[in-house]
Amino acid sequence: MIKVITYGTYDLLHQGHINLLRRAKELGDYLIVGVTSDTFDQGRGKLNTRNNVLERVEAVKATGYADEVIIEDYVGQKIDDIQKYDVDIFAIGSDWVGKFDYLNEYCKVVYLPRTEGISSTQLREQTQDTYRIGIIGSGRIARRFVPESKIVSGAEVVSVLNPDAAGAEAFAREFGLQAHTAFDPFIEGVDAVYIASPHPTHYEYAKRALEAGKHVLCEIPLVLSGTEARELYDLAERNKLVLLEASKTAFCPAFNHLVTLVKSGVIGDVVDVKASLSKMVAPPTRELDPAQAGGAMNEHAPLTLLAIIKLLGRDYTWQSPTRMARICA
Ligand code: C2G
Repeated sequence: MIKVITYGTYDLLHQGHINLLRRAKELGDYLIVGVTSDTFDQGRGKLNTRNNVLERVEAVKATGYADEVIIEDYVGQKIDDIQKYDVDIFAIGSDWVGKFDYLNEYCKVVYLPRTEGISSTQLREQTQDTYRIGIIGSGRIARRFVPESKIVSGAEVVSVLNPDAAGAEAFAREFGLQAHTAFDPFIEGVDAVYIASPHPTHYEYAKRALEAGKHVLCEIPLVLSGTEARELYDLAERNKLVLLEASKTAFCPAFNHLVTLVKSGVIGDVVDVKASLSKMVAPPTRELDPAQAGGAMNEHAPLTLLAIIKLLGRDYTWQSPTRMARICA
């Protein structure tokens, strides 16, 4: 018996998927279809799938081509599945040509012709507009955002704001964006902003964006005081907008898995969390300049505090390392 395996999201199942499943089934006697879990898809940038994993599994089953449906939940699972199910052929659409050649070590890899002119992305776009994102600031961190945004569905970076015209224009030219030096025309053309400007400017930009009815993703530190933070979160809530500090760790699957493991009690009661973060920088640099709100508290504390608060809650007490050592002893 020849066993074939194929994988996909199968969101808004369409004729392209059906053709692919039919062709995959024709390659052998038994077809296993791996449907991606919602979290696996989020991890690879597919943020706006319309059907949840159960609906997508049902849609695949309804085609009648799958002999078995499994869930794909982690990177590297394909190798495990091929061995576990003793698979002879791995099949996938031709949009992936070359990407799965590494599986040749485990079974035969076949790229099947992709059906032109139809895709889940196209179907989603017919019913929902893409979020237009504007970047505020065009420095080191902003540069990383544009290439990464390209692998995220449902969002497109369209413009950049920097009061320094030369900076804005150079950045816009490099990434194919619209350059702005004034806030009002910039904010009019976007649905959300990513703030990556110098720390002391975060509060003002975030406030103006929220007042203009736009969602805000802001680099660490969101603002420089608790009063400012509370004011902005209230404003966002009143206007039903997202206000999010760009703390990548909070969304890192490994970190969240660690938190759920600890909460489940597998290692017992957690009484102490030590979190530290270091960064090597050479002066002169913004990170070391108090006038630009540099310093470890503003640069790193939100990340280390995240680990502490997620694990111990907000009612933690601070103990000096020496006292803690005595308590633990
Ligand atoms: N497909 C196709 N024709 C289309 C659209 C999709 O042949 N017009 C194929 C894809 O090439 C893929 C399958 O249908 O083989 C599922 O496509 P998606 O739902 O877009 O899933 P994809 O992101 O390709 O998942 O582990 C996940 C897989 O690596 C790929």
